[in-house]
Amino acid sequence: MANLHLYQGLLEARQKGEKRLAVLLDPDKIRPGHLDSILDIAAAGGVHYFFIGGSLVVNDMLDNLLTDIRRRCAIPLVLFPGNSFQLSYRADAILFLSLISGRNPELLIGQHVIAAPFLKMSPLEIISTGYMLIDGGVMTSVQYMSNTCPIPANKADIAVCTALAGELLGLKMIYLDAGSGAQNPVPESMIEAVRGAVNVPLLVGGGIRTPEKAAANWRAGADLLVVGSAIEQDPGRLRELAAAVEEFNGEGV
Ligand code: 1GP
Repeated sequence: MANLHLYQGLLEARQKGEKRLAVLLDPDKIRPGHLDSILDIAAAGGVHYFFIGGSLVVNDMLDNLLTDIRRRCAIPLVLFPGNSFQLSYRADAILFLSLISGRNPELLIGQHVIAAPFLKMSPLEIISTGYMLIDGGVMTSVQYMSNTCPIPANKADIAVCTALAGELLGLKMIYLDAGSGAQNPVPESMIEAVRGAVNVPLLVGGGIRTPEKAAANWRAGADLLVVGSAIEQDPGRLRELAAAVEEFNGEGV
């Protein structure tokens, strides 16, 4: 039987109005000293998931990173793969991503066909996710590597229709991503519009750097925020973000 543990947990959190925080670790970029600090801070609470992945992952550190984190903490490990080579049994779950904002068939079905036999046999919880790239003001790695055009940040109507189509196709989550290191994060007006249109959990990421921005995103309707670059650059920021999610949930907003 399929393992539905993490997704079920996310649905339950959503039902209770609780928010979630994921830290994105790119095996290519994470520095060992920074990883130690991130794991220490995360152990104190407020980090619900580690997302692991990147657009390239040119080294062979994926398995090592997963093993290392698993040995040191119990926070769930979720693969956020940039391509079908970034697979590992050492994680707990995988976002099975369809790039529904784009029109590149490889990222809508091609890579999925390649990954399917591996995933069918794997113990990973597989969470099918409609991934939507939103223009964040700079050309991101995802945009370049996927050869797709992001949804313009001022076109909330396109985002809404795309998310709706994803939900109707049976995708279990929608992820609005301005891309790693985005200059402009996904606008709250777009998050609100998409939140109002779909019922599945809503993930938001790309360019989130401060607890204030995170709180604004949660308030706009995001269920789970993904933060990578800001923490990679300064692991200390995780302390503020982790405190923000706990405070937000404590207040029961
Ligand atoms: C990228 O949403 C994630 O896919 C995280 O973005 O690295 O800008 O936080 P940042």
